[in-house]
Amino acid sequence: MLRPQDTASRERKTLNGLWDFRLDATGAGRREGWHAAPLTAAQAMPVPASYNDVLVGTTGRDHVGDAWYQTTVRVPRGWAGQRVSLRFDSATHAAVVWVGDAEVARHEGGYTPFEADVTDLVSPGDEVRVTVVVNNELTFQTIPPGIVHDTPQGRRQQYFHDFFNFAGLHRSVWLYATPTTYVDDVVVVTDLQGTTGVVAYDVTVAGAAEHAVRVTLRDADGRTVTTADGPSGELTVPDVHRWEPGAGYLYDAEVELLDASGTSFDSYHQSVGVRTVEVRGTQFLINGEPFYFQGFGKHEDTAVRGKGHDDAFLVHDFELLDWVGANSFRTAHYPYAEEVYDYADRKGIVVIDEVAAVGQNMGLAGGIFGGQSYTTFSPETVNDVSQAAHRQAIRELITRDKNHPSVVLWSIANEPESDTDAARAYFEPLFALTRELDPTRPVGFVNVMLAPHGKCQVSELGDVLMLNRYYGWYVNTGDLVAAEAAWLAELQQWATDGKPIIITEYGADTVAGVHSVTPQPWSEEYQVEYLDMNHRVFDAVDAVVGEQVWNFADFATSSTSVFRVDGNKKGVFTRDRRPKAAAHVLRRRWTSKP
Ligand code: BDP
Repeated sequence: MLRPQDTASRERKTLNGLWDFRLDATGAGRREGWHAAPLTAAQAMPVPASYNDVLVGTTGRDHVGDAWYQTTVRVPRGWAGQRVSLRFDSATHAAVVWVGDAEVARHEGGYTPFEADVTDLVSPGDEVRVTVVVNNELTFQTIPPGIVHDTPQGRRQQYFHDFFNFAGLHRSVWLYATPTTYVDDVVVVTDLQGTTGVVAYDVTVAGAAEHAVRVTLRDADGRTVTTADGPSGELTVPDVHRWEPGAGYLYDAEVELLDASGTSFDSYHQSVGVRTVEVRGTQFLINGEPFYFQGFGKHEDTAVRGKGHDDAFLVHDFELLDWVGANSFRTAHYPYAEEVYDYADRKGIVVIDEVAAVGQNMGLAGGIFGGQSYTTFSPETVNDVSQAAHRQAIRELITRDKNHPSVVLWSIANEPESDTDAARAYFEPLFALTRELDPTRPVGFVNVMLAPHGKCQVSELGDVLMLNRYYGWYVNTGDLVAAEAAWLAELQQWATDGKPIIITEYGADTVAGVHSVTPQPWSEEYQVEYLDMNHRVFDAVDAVVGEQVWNFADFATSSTSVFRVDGNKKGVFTRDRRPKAAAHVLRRRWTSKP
């Protein structure tokens, strides 16, 4: 599914702004058909935004169930004879969409786009009503998982991940027009042969009109480099300007459909960064050169808007990445807004792209989150239906992000149970699927401390090892000497696997402004010493090819446990992006590393 674009043949109209909104905890809206009339008892809700913290009070923040959104949109007069689509960049976690009275789309999975062809339901020049019901319930069959409990006080959502279950329309909504025969998909795969770049492309066309395909590759200054004809082929770029970490050079491939007279009737622009990615031994190579990941696990999380995408925070966060000397981040723990990857492509920031499979670990859930204990993989819990949803999540992620040069590695889960036969059986086909969908990028998953070397049964399926470890925080709390010894011993064992190791999480909760001359947990001094200790360990192990601190910034979590104080405080920056002492320490290390 391609992005909506404004080109010579395509036009888009945003539906962002204030929508009518109504919470519906009892599910009355579906029974009564609220889509069929203007929403009553509605209030205003900004799109994009999570609704939870826009509202005041627990009714909105802790809502479980449906939330209704409605707006009207006038279809541009000039769109007569065009194919018109309605696209949601995401709806968290599941949605049904109506245009007028007609249902046009259903989607599950809160972090990937979906769309509907609404050509037959709209008339150019006229206004139509768009209604969406968004449901935020997580069950063992959703990605990520959760449990909804019926209690005498109402329904309560339990989940097993450490970030707030924000919901709503987090990203843009578009109405857009294309010709009725149109470019439906483009895949580009790049290679380097010495100083020559090779861009293999594959174009899929939908619609019945006769057409030929032409691809024109232009450099960043708009100069034509080369052209090719046909739905698939190769573009050769002599003296190619590579896409590199820190220097995100992009070419533009314009894909056009031509009629019998050679006139272009559809045009789609695909940006192309020419680079290669390869795992060789314990090295992670970009353009054939060893790459060392330095950066963060991030979150889409800001005050008030929750997980709503915001371009100001996008640009500011990247400014901070640049300032601190980071070259990469992981999209913990779900696919981010597409604008984020576009910007990473432009800035040359390297991305580990993660599926929203977080919390499939009842060992961890029981230990940290408390409450009743469950078996992770069983017919009643994470089962075949969950695995099918997981497959779909992988498919939608790769379909969406396959052309981004910034994405160099797929992460298909964060900290799942991985030390059992059941885990192995669950994950083996998911690794195979990922490789089948994208043979060009390495794939891995993020291992948790409960499944150390020798016990983990899933790590050997990955091309890289991604480890989250909290020596000196959750274990050896406050004792960095013991932590260092234990951590080094574990890491040296992983190094015997002969794969590159990326430390995808290490971090210590730190309340900005808390100081202690003898570094104590929660103080800024402790976070600094904790990071220094970790860095000594990483520098002692050659197979370590990356360090991503948990987390870039403080973020919101559920309020149902007592071990989070106003959210997770492992940020190197506060939630409003002010640096803690650790930011300066990282900056010194990352800007002085060769
Ligand atoms: C890891 C999780 C991450 C948590 C972090 C923490 O991957 O989502 O926020 O620990 O506890 O287990 O801070």
